Amino acid sequence: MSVPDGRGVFDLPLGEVDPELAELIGGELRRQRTTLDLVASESVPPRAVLEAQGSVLTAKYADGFPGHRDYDTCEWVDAIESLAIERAKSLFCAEHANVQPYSGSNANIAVLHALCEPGDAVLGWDFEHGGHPTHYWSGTFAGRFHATSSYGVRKEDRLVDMDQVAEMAERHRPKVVFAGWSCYPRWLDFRRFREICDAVGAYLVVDMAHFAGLVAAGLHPDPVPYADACTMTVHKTLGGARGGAILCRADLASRVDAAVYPGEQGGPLPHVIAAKAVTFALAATDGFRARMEATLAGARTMADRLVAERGRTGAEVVTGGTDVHQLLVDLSPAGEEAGAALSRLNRIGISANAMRLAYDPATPPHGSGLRLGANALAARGFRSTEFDAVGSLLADALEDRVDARSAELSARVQELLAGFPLYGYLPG
Ligand code: DSN
Repeated sequence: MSVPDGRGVFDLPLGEVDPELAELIGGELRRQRTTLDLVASESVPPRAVLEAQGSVLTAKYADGFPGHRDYDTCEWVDAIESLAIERAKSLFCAEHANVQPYSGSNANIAVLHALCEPGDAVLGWDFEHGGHPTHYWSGTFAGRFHATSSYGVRKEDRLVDMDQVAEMAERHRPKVVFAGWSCYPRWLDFRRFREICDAVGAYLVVDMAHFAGLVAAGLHPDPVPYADACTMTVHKTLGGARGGAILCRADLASRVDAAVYPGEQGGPLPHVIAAKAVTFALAATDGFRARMEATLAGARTMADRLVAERGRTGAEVVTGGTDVHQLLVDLSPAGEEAGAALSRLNRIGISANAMRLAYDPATPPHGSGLRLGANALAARGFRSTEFDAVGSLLADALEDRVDARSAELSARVQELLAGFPLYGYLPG
């Protein structure tokens, strides 16, 4: 490949500077356009978010915070970051917001850094039970630097066991208790988490990465009044910029800010912060609320369809349904491993996640769980009629163990997607 050089290169489009890379990005665009995306952590970032994230702000160094930078000439990025902070605070009625975390995991690291000393006890939610590794697991900073333990869901109803949380908090006396999940279909009792934390003098951190968009839309219990800090990602149900954010009480603001920078990260990413500002503005609109309503209705519709089709698929919807944007399907009653089922779904153009479930009978690393989310399709325009059709497709695909109907199912996937073009303004 011949790469152009010289001054002119700065004004050339990607396709001319690096056609090889442009072709790869084009491949991903084609994949997104032709895939029924049920990955619960993905969405469709709007054009305005992509423009901000790909803007000239990429060039700017701005270590520090608005008004207190290690670089001069930060007047524009100061205004942009202040806008993002104010929008985040207003959206979630929070006393303080930090919009610099590069990801949700970075936000969790920073909050632990702010609230704990190395060696302090931390109580998190086991990830095979739906939690996130950065809350406690030894393979992450949380488990390496803290005395961690984890709670989970009850075997009989797969709901989080609040009595176990209380008992473990009493036994381990954690400095921080994490609430929040990556893979769980029901609401949490934040008041009870608060009471448990108060009883042992622990900070409550709610990781709302998955449900932040639902909270912003007023369609999910609000953790902000109960938590000392909330961490989130801005790209899951919020559906926007790639990255994380932290909300906290005003009296923790300087500790949280210092833990993010210089504690755990380098300079902020002003282009991503600008895209977060757009995301927060969009999330305050009636249109966003309508999309979140469609997301919830879509997840419920798919769950209802799969419950109705259990007789022929053998697949069981965990807890019998969902209150949020995702549902979990247990394939163990069907005698199928989730990875195999997911490969079949992938072959007909459906993406989702295969994972281990709590009390999973499959031998590790295999699992019996499929996680299915409605965000991306609701963002694309799917409503209940289409989600019911997706539920039927899923049931047919789960039943079709030998790929006998794969050509017909692939055609149905493309037929559904054809009515909802993606990024129509982009060529290719
Ligand atoms: N990777 C995210 C998810 O898929 O839920 C969690 O970090």
